[in-house]
Order: sequence, then structure tokens, then C-alpha cells
Amino acid sequence: MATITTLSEFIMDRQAEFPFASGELSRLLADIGIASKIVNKQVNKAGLQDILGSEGTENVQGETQQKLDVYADVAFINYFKSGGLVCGIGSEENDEYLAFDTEISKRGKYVVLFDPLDGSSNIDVNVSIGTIFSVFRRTSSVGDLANINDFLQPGIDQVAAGYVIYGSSTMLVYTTGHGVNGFTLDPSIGEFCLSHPRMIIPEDGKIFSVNEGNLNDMEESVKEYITHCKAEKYSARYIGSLVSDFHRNLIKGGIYLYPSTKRNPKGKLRLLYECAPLAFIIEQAGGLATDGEKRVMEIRPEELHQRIPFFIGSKKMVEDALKMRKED
Ligand code: P6P
Repeated sequence: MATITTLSEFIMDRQAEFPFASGELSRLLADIGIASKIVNKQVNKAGLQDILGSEGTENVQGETQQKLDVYADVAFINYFKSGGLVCGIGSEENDEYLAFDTEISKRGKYVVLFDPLDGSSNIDVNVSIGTIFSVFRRTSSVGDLANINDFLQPGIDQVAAGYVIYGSSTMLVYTTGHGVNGFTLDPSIGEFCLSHPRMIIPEDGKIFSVNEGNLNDMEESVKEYITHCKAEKYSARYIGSLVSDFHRNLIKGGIYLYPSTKRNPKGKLRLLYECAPLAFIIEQAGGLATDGEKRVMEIRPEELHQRIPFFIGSKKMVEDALKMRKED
């Protein structure tokens, strides 16, 4: 019988890659794995108990918060707060960042930004959803309260990034700058097991993911690129759940585009807890991520919920899209 490698074993085996972290980053990643299992339990039975539907509140994005959004947000915050490694968090579901104020938390060396349940409008219709996370070392002094500058760091300074996809199976995919590895949850043993070692995105692809309902609001160069995809007879695949579209394109090759539109002139997706973590992953897997002008990983955030136009996926496809922008 093939031996399985659990997420915890994998992280410990690679401890040597982070001499400075003295096991802290490893524990933080393991904590994220545990919190994901807690969220997964609820996601998998969302239809069986009164956890569907909206909480009746709105998040900072003006999006109605689904109960599961709030549940996932609280689950991750509680785990980070109690672990003693994280001094603060930024979340899509919270207007402001949270600086944890216990003595142990103030000594935490990391901050985490996350979208607890991306694509949550799909919860009630049983479409895959996901959690996206990004980890930075704090820039403020250990022992102080976290401050906004701890969070407004460019993607190149991330120490870890990843996502969990709650789909036909539940997977956790992450990078710490040493390649991308995917782990599938084995419910029979309650462990994430290494299933996709050293993930690499195909250099080219035949899948494009974009909401064509916004086509008339898009820049000419983006319209041209979409026309090019159709002329090449690529497949249009758009789930309305970023993590799901991203994960499929990572495995099969493809491009995901959320350009600026009239309704979202700066783009819809958030730099800190959607675009930058996925950009870290895609670059580690050999792909590209840009806002149409700059490498996403080099954008210095100016505010917590900053939005950017987002083009991410196979190297050649993103280069083709950029070429059309430049020719425009
Ligand atoms: P639209 C979900 O709200 C999300 O942030 C991503 O998961 C998804 O790709 C996108 O927005 C869908 O946006 O405007 O096409 O419905």
C-alpha cells in the first residue's frame, strides 16, 4: 500500500526550509489546516441545517453575508487568536483589521489576510467555494499591537499563501516559496494527504474564465483578447467562484480574467486576500499574474480592501492578453 504523507508530516519534513521560523510557520500552516477541516464540516452539511441563507448583514464590500461566511470568518479568527503565532488578521468579512490584544497574541510574529469563504453566493446552489489566505511576517515590533502597516505589504513579502477548495473533494493548496503542493482531505482519517506534489501550471492552455455578461463594459483590448480566445476555439469556463476557476486552470492550464468594468472600475477582486495569495501560488507554479500593467506581486497595497483588475494563469495566455493591451 502506498504510504500517505499528511499535511503535518509534509510541513515538518520541510521545516529546514525555514530556519528562521523555528517551527512557528509550520504550526501556523497546520492550524490553518485544522480550521479548514472545521469549516469543511459545516460546508458539507450546509443544506442539512439552518446555516444556509444570509445572515442579514452586509460586509464591507456591500455583499450580503451568507451565514457560512460568518461562521468561517469566526472559525479562522478563533484559531488564529488562540494559536499565539498571529498578532492580527485582515478579512473580507471585517471592515477593519483586527489586532489581537492578549499578551501572547501581541508576541505573534505573523499577520494573516484571508477571504474565509470566497464565492459564497454559490453556497445555496451547492457550487464549490473556497478559502484564500496570505501570511506575512509583521513589520511592527513583537509585543506591540499590530498596525495597518503590518497588512499593507506587497505580495513579494508573503511567507506563505494558499487556498482551500470545498468541492467534490476538499483540497488545501499552498506555497511558502518552495513550489506548490496540494493536499486532499481524506474524511476517513480526517487528514489532508499529499495528492498533488509540485504543482505546475501548463505554460499554455485552452480555457478562459471571464464573466462575459460584463463584456460591453470592458476595455477594447480585453474584448479583443476574448475574441482571440473564441477564434482559437478555447473553452469558456466560468463558475463564479474564483477558487474553483483558479484551481481548474492551475491543473489544466487556462486564464482567469476580472478586468475593470463600469461597475467595478478598479476591478472587483481584492488585492490582499484574493489576488496576491493566488499570484504567489501561480508564480511558484510557473504562471503569471498581473493587473494589466504590473506584476500583482509587486503592487504595494494602499488600503485593506483594495481592488485591482486581475489576469492570472498560464504564462503564454497572460502574455498574449498583455500583448493585446500594449497594442491597444
Ligand atoms: P461576478 C465571488 O464573489 C467572486 O469574488 C469570485 O469568487 C468570482 O470569481 C467573482 O467574484 C464573480 O464575480 O461579477 O462575475 O459575479
